[in-house]
Amino acid sequence: MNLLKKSTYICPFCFTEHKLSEVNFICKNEPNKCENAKREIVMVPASNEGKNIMPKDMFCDSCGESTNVKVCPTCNAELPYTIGEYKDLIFAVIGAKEAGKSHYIAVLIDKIMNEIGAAFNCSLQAINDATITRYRNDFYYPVFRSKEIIRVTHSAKTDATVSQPLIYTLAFRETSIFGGLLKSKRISNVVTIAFFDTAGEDLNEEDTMKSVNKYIYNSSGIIFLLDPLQLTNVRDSLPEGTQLPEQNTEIEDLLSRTANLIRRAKDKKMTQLIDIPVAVAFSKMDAVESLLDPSSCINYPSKHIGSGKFNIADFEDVNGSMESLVRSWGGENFANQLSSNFKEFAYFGLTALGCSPDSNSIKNLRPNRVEDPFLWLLWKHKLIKSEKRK
Ligand SMILES: Nc1nc2c(ncn2[C@@H]2O[C@H](COP(=O)(O)OP(=O)(O)OP(=O)(O)O)[C@@H](O)[C@H]2O)c(=O)[nH]1
Ligand SMILES: [Mg+2]
Ligand SMILES: [Zn+2]
Ligand SMILES: [Zn+2]
Repeated sequence: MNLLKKSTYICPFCFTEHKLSEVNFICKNEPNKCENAKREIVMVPASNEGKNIMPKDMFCDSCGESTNVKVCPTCNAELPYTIGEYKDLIFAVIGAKEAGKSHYIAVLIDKIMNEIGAAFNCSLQAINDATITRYRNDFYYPVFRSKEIIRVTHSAKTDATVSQPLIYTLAFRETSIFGGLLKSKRISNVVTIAFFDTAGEDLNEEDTMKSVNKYIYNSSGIIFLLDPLQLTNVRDSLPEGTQLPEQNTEIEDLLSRTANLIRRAKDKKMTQLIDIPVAVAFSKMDAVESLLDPSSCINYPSKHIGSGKFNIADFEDVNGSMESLVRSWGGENFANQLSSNFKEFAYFGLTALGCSPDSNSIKNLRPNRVEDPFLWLLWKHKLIKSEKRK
């Protein structure tokens, strides 16, 4: 039994929410054997008398063969074969230009596949070939194989592959009551997770945000990446000669545009808080190490993976330390805007690379705490358990 069963699904390509019964089909016959297959004609299945059930298949109205290839009625993209069966979670990774989104996604997905999976008894599986190829070519190979930085992400308006999210299913296996000694093979929960790597430039105006980034307001969690090197106070306190990126968007502008976009789309008043959890994560913490107390928890690996539980003490330590850092770094206004717009939020500090790339090459890949915001979102959605406080 799936406790998370829903009456709607969200298309992971255009992020439109549909009733389960609202699904179309395309013929899967050879194009030379069927007119519909040849012209990629979309077929609407017969109505199921007002019942909100997803049809499994239909007969092609040209060749008569049965097809189970479902497509979205809004954008016609081929839907994952598991669509409608599980809860859809869309995690939106947003941040200004050069905030570190692409490198973060590259390292996070690898971390989920290799360490989070084993620790939390779950497995991440790409839902289609497009996801496998795109993750491998655009994310994994540059960072882990050739050790080179990932190129700037192009705008979704000019490069259609950007608007294709990386889609995975995350399946949790039951843990036995005897503390996991007898690892059960039964699946207890499955979620569909879409990661969306936006181009920072698409987040510069509210209008583009509205058209290209529908996924933000239909998301189940937002990872808001911030580059600490964009904060004036941080730039001024770093040792002279430190290489700094160009200063671009003010961090609170992006936050307020995101909040406005969600409010408008969900018809929420200014007085109502938005209920999408927001993980505010400072990227590139390696670059500001000289500004941290050497004993700060941010310098240490997190404790979640070791115990296979979400460690609340560790989480609160980081959340508290990061919030006071943000305020002392001149982010007072940002912190206030965050709490006056969002119901649930927390601060994180991480590094995807663990080093500053030296003329495009990644010399010493040492990620730290990349899993924290993701695990916090899974915990918020009750997909993983927490460690009891001692
Ligand atoms: N020191 C340090 N630098 C990083 C880290 N991650 C990314 N960078 C640097 O920041 C630059 C931008 O990172 P990206 O991941 O491409 O940023 P983005 O948010 O995807 O940028 P757009 O695609 O332009 O929106 C990289 O080219 C690196 O030079 C990190 O963990 N540590
Ligand atoms: Mg990018
Ligand atoms: Zn769609
Ligand atoms: Zn056909």
